[in-house]
Amino acid sequence: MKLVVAIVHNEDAGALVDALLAREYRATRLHSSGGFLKQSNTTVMVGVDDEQVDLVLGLVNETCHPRTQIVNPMPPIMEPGEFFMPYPLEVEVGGATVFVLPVERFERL
Ligand code: 2BA
Repeated sequence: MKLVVAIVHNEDAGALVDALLAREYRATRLHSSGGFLKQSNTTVMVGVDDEQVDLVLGLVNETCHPRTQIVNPMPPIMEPGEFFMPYPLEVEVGGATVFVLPVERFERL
């Protein structure tokens, strides 16, 4: 068994969970936020048999789309008389960041 952990954009999370549930996968949705952008995202956890992993990754791929987001860089520490012009940067986020972890034991008690 494997645990698929997918970090996805909030706007894609509903479609991903709906697609998983429609195929009778069980999923848990966690509110999370990215360390770099410090913006809210969603972590979806799905426990599946090994042979189902590629099907789940296919659903992630179908439902989660890359987006560009604008980041305003932090100004550096300035010496007197120095000048910093903040240029917003474009960063591509997702479709999804996915980890597939081995599950030692799974119980529903
Ligand atoms: P964030 O950490 O907010 O990162 C958002 C996007 O910013 C990243 O998109 C990437 O394009 C860029 N980025 C992140 N760290 C960077 C850095 N040090 N320098 C330059 N650009 C950087 P994604 O790679 O698609 O990641 C989307 C979200 O997935 C991340 O949000 C984070 O929540 C999670 N994530 C990505 N890689 C991870 C990892 N290795 N471990 C744990 N979580 C991860």
